[in-house]
Order: sequence, then C-alpha cells, then structure tokens
Amino acid sequence: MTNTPTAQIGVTGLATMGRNLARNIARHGYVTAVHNRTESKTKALVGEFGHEGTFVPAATAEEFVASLTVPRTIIIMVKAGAPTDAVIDELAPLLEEGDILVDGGNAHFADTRRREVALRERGIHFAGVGISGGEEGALLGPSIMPGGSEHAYAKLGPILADIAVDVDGTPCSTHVGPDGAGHFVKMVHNGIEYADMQLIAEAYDLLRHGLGWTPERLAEVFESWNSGDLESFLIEITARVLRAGDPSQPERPLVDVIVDEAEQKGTGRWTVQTALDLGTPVSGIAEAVFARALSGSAAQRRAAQGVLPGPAEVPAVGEPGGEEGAGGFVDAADAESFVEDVRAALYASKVVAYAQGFDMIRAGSVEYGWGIDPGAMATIWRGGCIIRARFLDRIREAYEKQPDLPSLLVDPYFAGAVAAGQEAWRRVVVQSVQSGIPAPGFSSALAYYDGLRRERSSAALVQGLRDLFGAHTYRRVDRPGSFHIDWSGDLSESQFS
Ligand code: NBP
Repeated sequence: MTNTPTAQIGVTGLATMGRNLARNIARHGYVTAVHNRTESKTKALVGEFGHEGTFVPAATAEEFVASLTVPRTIIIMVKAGAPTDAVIDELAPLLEEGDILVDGGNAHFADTRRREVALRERGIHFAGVGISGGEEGALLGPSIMPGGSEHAYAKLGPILADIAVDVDGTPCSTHVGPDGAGHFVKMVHNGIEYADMQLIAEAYDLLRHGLGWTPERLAEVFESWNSGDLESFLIEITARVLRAGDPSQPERPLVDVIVDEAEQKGTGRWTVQTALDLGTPVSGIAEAVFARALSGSAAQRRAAQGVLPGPAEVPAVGEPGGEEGAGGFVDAADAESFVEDVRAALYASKVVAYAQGFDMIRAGSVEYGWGIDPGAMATIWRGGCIIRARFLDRIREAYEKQPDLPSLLVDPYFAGAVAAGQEAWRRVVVQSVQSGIPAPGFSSALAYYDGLRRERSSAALVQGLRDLFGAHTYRRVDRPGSFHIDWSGDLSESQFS
C-alpha cells in the first residue's frame, strides 16, 4: 500500500457492479483506488484484472481515503439502503471539505436527498448517480444519470462521460440535476423498463395463444419487429429467450419450463409509490408492477384455477397437444394481420408508457426544482441501458422541437404513429377480453389514450357525487368559482369563490 496519494478516483463496493465499474474506469486510464468491506474481493479484482489498468488496492477505509488525490472522488457501489449509510458513516469522518462522494447504487431518491443535505453541512459534495446497464454495461459502457451539484459534476462529469457508452458520438451521460435528480430519473427508467417488459410479455402471450405458434416461430416475429419502429434491446433479447431450448431437454422451449411468477427488486414499486404522491398517472408502470404481484400470488392462482370460468372455446397452447398451429383462436388465414395488429398495439402501448414516464420526470422536476431536460434523458437512454431503443431518438427530437411538450402523445410524430395503429390496438384489446388472455398493459394504455383525448370525461359525475356526500364543491364549465348544491334542502346552488 502507498502513503502518497496517487489515485484519481476510488470505488468502494466490489461486488458485480462495483468491480466492473472500477475496471471500466481503470481501462480508461484513470488511476483507480479499490476497496471492499471484505478484502478478498479487492484482492481478487486486482489479482484477476490488475493488468487492465492502474489499481490502488486498499485494505481499510483509512488506506483507501489516503490513497486518493485531493479533492477526492469516491464512488460507492454497495447494496442500496442501510449498507450505503454504513459506508457513508465510515468514510465521511475521513474526508475533507470539497471531497466528492458518489452513490452509484440503486438508492431511493429521497435517501439521496437526505444524504446530500447531511453531507453538504460537512462541506462534502454528495452526488447520487443512476447507473443502468447491469453487469455488462458497468464494464463496457453504461447509461449514466448523474445528480448532484454543478461543482461535483464539473469534476465527475468528464470521467462519467469517458466510461459511459457512446451513441452517434454522444456519451450516454449528462448532468440530470441537483441532489436526488439522478436517482429519480434512474427510478423512472426502471419503472418504464417494467412497463415495456410487461407489454412485450402480453404481445407474446396473445400471439402464442392466438396463433398457436411455437416460441421458436415467435422468436422470428420478434426478430422481424426488431428491424422496425420497435427496434430495442428488450425486443432483441425477447427473440433470444423465445428461441432458447431447455438445456436438459432441448426440444422443449425454455420459456415453457420457467416458473411463471415474476420477481421484482422494488424500483418499479418505488416509481408507482412516488407517482401516487406526485399525482402522475403512470398506469402502464402500475399495471406492470401489479401483474408481477399477481403472477407471484401462487396460492390464489391455484385456488382460482378450475373454479373461475373463462370463455369456453379458448384452447390451451403450450400444453400437451398444443403444438404449432393447433388451437389458436385466430384463423390461420388471419395470422399475418393478427401479428401486425399485435405489433401496432405493442407500439402504441409502449408510446403511452414512455409518455407517462416522461410526464413523471417533468412532475418530479417541478416538485423538487430540478430543472430536468426530458430530451436529454431520452438522449442518454439511447445506449447502455435496458430500455435502449430506436424510438428514443424520436423522443429526443420531439423535446428538441418543443421543450414544453404537454405530452409525448401530442407530438406530431407520436400522435400520427398511435393514430395509425389505434384501430388495430382496439381489435387486440377486444380479442384479449374475448379470449380471456389478460392484457392489462395494452388495455390500460388504451384507456389512458382515450381518457386523454376525450373532450368530456366522466369526472363531472365524480365531482357531483363528491359535492353531494362531502360538500367538496365543484367548478362549472360556464363561469369561474366553486359551487355547492344544497342537496338536503331546496337544491339551490351557492357560490364559494
Ligand atoms: P450488491 O447490491 O449485491 O451489494 C454487495 C456489495 O455491498 C458488496 O461489496 C458488499 O460488501 C457491500 N456491502 C454490504 Br451488502 N453491506 C455493507 C456494509 N454494511 N458496509 C460495507 N459494504 C457493504 O452489489 P451489486 O449487485 O454489485 O450492486 C451494487 C449497487 O448497484 C446496488 O445498489 C445495486 O442496486 C446496484 N445495481 C445496479 C444494477 C444496474 O443495472 N445498474 C444492477 C445491479 C445492481 P462485502 O463484499 O463485504 O459483503
């Protein structure tokens, strides 16, 4: 170990993400201090990958801090929650005013805000940085959503831009905004990821049961979609998963032997909880979180099977005897148009999910005074992250043309795209209802679309009811003010403001 500080940046927490991020940083020529609570991980990293760059291993937090040039820049990559607080508590007393402490884990943005305030009081710049791309992204180039002060970003930004993936010459990293802005945007990113995966799964389910095609044949459908508007990492890997056979009985599709209970780590749930507080309808993300919860309600699902009837004529596909072409509810002659309808429904629903996610970013930005540029978020999501997709370029263009766009859905390109597919979208939702194949993402997206576009909504009646039972008052279409009816008396109207 050295007593002379030489490291330009340090990473503490060398599990999957931290170790790959440290390697990425060192590969870019930065002298990188590395530390982990359990020292064996530090030794393993340097032993295995020490040749990739200049690492300065440290056994203790004191050695780690002492190895860094001042002002120090340290990235924490430990398990989110209490472990992050434990690491901050250990490091903060060793740091000096002007040092920069970065949390690259999946922290809740409210924790980041709390930590930022506490460390600011000690003169330490705390930056919450969202990092997306998983293990491979951390090593080869993630999408990075840095929050924190301008001061911290001035030092951190160039390093992050170096290690982030690059799309068309632009790094997928930009300053999101102060304190928790980066982690907030990362959270919404993950929420959108939930919605996107749910919609893809619904498309697969409808195609599989509608057409009776094998997963392998459906892999071809997704591959073909990947060369159009839907081109994205998630569509690409859907084809890969559908094509895969069970390693222990290769003739059986892998997707048929995977237990159908989706798990979650919690960022989707956080997104929905936060959206409820902000009053932003992210119904696509909420449906995805609830669909995962329903899939995991194994005992209830077992109890319902055989008790709750569905439409009588719907066949079971993927069951014994459910081979290709057998038992789909769509006539073979209509197969091509059904595939196209599902594609259009998927695209339109996806536009809604992203529109809702961007609405939430705008609402969070207003609530917390972050000044987030939504177009810049679309730009940094084009590569490295799980939701990377061709159409993020379209989103970037939409916000470039009109930074205060009220909804992505009213941008001429997206309005046109959704309008072109809306009849197909309606047909698919009808078919899902008639065949008893749940498509909560498709149908709630369509309901949101219709709710948005209709001139008059049913909320007028809701307001009337609220006034009757709770004297909550209502506003009128023909004059300003708030009004109340004397419901228990002569039904006269009084004005309150
Ligand atoms: P984990 O989330 O599995 O955390 C393991 C690391 O936390 C180890 O280095 C462990 O040290 C350390 N740690 C724990 Br646990 N408790 C600690 C404590 N009290 N004090 C000090 N260190 C402690 O690691 P990961 O999967 O590499 O993820 C790191 C972060 O990145 C997490 O916040 C995670 O949510 C996020 N993440 C992001 C993505 C993505 O796609 N962006 C993917 C996966 C994870 P030890 O070795 O001594 O036990």
